[in-house]
Amino acid sequence: MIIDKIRIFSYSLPFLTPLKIKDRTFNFREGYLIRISNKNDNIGWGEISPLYGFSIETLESVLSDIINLKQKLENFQVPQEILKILFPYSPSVRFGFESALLNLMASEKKLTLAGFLNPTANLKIKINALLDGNYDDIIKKTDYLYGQGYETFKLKIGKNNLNDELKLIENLIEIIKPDGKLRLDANRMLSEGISDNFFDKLSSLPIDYLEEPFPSKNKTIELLNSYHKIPIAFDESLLEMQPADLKDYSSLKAVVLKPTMLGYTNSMAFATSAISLGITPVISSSFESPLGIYILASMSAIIDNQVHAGLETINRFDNKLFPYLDISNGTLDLNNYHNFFEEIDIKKLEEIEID
Ligand code: OSB
Ligand code: MG
Repeated sequence: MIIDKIRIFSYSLPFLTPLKIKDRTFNFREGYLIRISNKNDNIGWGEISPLYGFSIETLESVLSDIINLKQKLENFQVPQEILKILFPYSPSVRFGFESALLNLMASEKKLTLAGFLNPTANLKIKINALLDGNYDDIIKKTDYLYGQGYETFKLKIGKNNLNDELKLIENLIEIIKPDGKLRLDANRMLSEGISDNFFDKLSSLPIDYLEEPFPSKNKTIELLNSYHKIPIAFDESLLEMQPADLKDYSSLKAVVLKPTMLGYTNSMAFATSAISLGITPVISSSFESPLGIYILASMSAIIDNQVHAGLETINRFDNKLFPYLDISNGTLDLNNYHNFFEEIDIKKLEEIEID
């Protein structure tokens, strides 16, 4: 297949409530979308939205890469050498181009992404709710969402007094027991001198896993191998690793895969490596737009291990730009969105004209 045109768009999607990341507060999520077409007018979309505080690349730095790849790839025959060409680019750029090209190939066959790459995939994706706010907000939200059908919850920890956090964790487990699951994510914020007492208490609680407790990967590995036997997941640590390296950490419970941080192909290689070691791969968002979330949900379907994905961030937007993706009952059913990409209204997006 020969690539005909690559069009580049930018978007700016308002958050319902501002998103705080590290030292900054965001009222909008901004990123780029690419639309690759062939001569038969089949179309493949991808999203390139580096996330401040997590991605190394920036919105500014990726635009010149996108323009550069547009010029390289127009009139180019795929899939020849495509992964080799994309290899030197940053993860978000690779994710955007890799998924746009796969979407293009799927559309050529009149299939969805998941249908193209895994014809037997279960398209009903379970989603973990993401909990934030103050103590009472979190309790209320969990109560409400559990009633709505969410089964898995993810709580960010390491921000407040640890005893208060333990109390909250215990309360949440009470609300969602016996069927619900609680995931914890410290985003590397726990201090390395934290007392054994905290982990003794935590290890007595039935948590699904704890993501990234400490600033350093080595300290996390110490905890992984300690007597506490707390189920641990890598997220940020994967950025310093290759998929084959997972064999040294086979006692991990899960790996949280963020394709915007890792690339599409590389995320799938991590998933394959994880499964072979008995580690659970969990697809998770980096606050992409609904277009990116559709692709991430498709990846979760393609992996097809019925693991609940971290895609609830889609509910954080006041979305008037993209087709609506409903996950309000704890499930995103891709069967309802076979025409997701056809429903994108490009008049609502800002095209970046080159030349
Ligand atoms: O730490 O897992 C994280 C989103 C952006 C950046 C980092 C993280 C997240 C999420 C996504 O938590 C939502 C989820 O995984 O449920
Ligand atoms: Mg995380």
